[in-house]
Amino acid sequence: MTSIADTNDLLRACGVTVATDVRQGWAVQTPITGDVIAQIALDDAQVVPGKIKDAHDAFLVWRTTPAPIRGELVRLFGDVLRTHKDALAQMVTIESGKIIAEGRGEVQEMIDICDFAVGLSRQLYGLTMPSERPEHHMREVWHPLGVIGVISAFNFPVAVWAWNAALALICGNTVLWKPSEKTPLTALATHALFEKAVATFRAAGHAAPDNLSHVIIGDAKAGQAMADSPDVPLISATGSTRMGRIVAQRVAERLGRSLLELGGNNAMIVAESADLDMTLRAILFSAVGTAGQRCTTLRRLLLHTSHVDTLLPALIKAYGTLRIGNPLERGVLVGPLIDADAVKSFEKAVSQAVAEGGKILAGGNVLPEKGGFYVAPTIIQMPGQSKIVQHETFAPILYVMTWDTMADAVALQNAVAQGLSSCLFTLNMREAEAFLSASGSDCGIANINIGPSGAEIGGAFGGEKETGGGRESGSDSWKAYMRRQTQTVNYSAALPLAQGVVFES
Ligand code: UN1
Repeated sequence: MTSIADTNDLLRACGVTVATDVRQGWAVQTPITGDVIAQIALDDAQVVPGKIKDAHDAFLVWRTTPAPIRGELVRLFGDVLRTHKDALAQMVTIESGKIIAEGRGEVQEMIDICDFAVGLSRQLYGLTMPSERPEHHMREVWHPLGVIGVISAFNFPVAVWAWNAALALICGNTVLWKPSEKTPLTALATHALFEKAVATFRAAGHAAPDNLSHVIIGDAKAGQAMADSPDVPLISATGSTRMGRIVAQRVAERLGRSLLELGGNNAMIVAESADLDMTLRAILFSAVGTAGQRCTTLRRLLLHTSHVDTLLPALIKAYGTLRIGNPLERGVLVGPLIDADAVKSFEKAVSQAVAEGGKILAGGNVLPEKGGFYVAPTIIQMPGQSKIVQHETFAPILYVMTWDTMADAVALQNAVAQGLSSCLFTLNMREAEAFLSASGSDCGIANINIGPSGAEIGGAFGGEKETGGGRESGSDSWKAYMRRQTQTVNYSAALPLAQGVVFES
């Protein structure tokens, strides 16, 4: 696999029928070479209300389909993903630039969440609670919510949608998806695969309304139209803190719900007792993987001073051996950044870091000779947690800082506006438990002896502070996609009031 396969063949393999060569409209480029690989028509904001209505009509039918039957559709979708894993993974790589192993990992993440959702479709448990009144029955029931708007980012162009869609669908909702403008083809491919699952579901005798899942290929205005619509009770948005702030305010204006997964600025604390071989490998994957473009990417390396002369030289050496290039080629570990703007942000961050006293230990430069948008994975030693270190730059820049006491290390790790993921490398049980305690990491994800990125789908995924507070994927995240109803049934012949209130004259 050494060249960009014919994108149209891949799209056809997934069942895409919309035209991708309209010669006008939106130009889609691959970051691998910077070439335009398709031109597609953009949906403008005017089409959004119609799509919301379609999705709402579908919801009115789907909400009464028994949840385990809804689960069967998601099971079939997981099957379709299994049989199209290679084609979809290549689309992910061609459009987002992540290496093919990670493209396959992303599709696997979709399959995993489908499996998880199928199980959940028989476990949307409510509660019963004892009533204080005789012959009364109280219970809590979870009902479908409505049309779920999903706004997703280029860096996980399909897995994050799948976290939302798989859960939303088994919960009885329908889905309206606005993918990143940078990865529309992958979204169209995924949508076509979903429609294959719907066809199989119907062929097996199940009823499914049209428009269970809709895609809007549009810009920020389309996203805003979704955010403003009272017929979209939940907007789940992944992306920058800037985008999240705009979406959250618009949704709040109409008192809707938002589920936000925004910027991260994830740290690794390396304690004195750390297993340095493991630490080194974890740093490489989490700082350099996906070319530094995961929300969970390692951006701040907080080293105990004793490691400065050992771990740091080993890390610089390892950075020197990384294969950078075409992400479709086996053995390449670092692909391109997403576009020219991302390269500019990288350059700006590196020069700002130097201006703030940083010393470049590895990389720091753009690699124009490779074509596309390649940059060298970069390590910068910083005198402290200056302004640029507190800012999330979506690029492979690792800022290194040192500490002497664990209290200082935890304070440093928590002293940023974002709160997504964190980790500690230590063999000291007391340190590990303290890091995981209420006075330890303030992030949504806290790991011991693994890096901050690459979470499994079974846990709730998301973070605190400017990361937005949302939780997606595993655990009880499904509750975000349902409405809770407290029900009280009186099966007596009397009408006692709560709190013993007597309302009689
Ligand atoms: C993201 O970058 O928005 O934990 C999601 C991880 C992946 C998901 C990242 N499973 O790194």
